[in-house]
Amino acid sequence: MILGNAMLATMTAGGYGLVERGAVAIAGGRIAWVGAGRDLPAGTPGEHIDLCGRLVTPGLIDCHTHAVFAGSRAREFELRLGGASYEEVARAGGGIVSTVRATRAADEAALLAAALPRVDRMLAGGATTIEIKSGYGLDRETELAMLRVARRIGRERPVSVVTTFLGAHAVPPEFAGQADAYIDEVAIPALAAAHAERLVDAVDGFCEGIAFSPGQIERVFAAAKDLGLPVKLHAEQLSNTGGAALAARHGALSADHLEWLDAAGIAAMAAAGTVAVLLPGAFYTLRETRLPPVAALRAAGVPMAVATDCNPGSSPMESLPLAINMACTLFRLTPEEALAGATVQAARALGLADRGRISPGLRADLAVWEADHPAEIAYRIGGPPLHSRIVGGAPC
Ligand code: DI6
Ligand code: FE
Repeated sequence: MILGNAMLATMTAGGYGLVERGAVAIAGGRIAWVGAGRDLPAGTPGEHIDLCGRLVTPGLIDCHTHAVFAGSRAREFELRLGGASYEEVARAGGGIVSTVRATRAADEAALLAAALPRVDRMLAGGATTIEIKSGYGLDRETELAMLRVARRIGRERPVSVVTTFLGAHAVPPEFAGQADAYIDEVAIPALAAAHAERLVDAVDGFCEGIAFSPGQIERVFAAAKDLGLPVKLHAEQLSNTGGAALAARHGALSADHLEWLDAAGIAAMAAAGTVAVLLPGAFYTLRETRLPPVAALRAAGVPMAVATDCNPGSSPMESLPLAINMACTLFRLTPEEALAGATVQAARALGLADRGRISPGLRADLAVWEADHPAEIAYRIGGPPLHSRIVGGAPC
């Protein structure tokens, strides 16, 4: 297949990498050739498709989601609008733990049925790769069920799914006041069991006053290392606990949220090459006022990714184009940085070297937009209409 007459945002060489009247040749599910249409070698095999000047970007990559869960937290949203804080709701037995109750009560078929429409909306926003975390089971069986459902989504829909074990997300009610025992008796054994079933691509945790301490996260990371799994961390979302520096010390792929990140954390992330995953949907939903230190991250050369954090509590959002828009309006990323954040930098945050740019040899994962310039994706609230996606070379 040869896509011609396209405005390409290849996301190579540190920017949009624009190619006007560009062409992309696809063979065997990979990108075979990219360039200006007039330079396409004569005799390149494939059916020509005229994109009539439409924008083509790499398929979007949502590198931080909690897309598998049961239930709704609309009532909690009302409580928070009435004045209760996210932490107060959590300490009163609402918050993450209320989604845990609903998720434990659902079987795998019900979890899948709840997740697929959500995933379909993500795909309608141009995503071709999504990360999905566990973390609403908090017991061995339900954590494994969530990850099985995440894997199943990758078979049910044209999308790559990357799974993350997030057993250290919250302390379940049956372990109230015994976070250490939960980590050692449930989270770490459940991680080993999930890994044995090949359900885990990476390991995450929530390092926060209402969740787990750096010392507890460190034990989970040690278990991940023993299993040969990469780590990442929810860090510095509601307070500064030194989570980002801890993650960097363990060579983490990413540290995520980061509103309370300090200079030491930035320096540690820069030195380790840890990606800063910015989640404006959670900042917006929780009506946070403290901004992640974007200018300092930029100055330090820390790569910045952007994701939805799709979850029922702090970010009920499925649209990566909307996250890109919010990353610009709320966090002051440039549209170029924000699009890179949902493509090339998101690939890096997932440790995937085979996607995120339009470049020969990479997976042919593309998004075609009803737009003629990549700034349209950041500019329009919710993004321009999607024309089509191409996943592993297959149009869908
Ligand atoms: N931080 C978040 O923003 C999500 N998880 C986390 O550790 C929120 C999850 C939820 O509220 O259900
Ligand atoms: Fe999250």
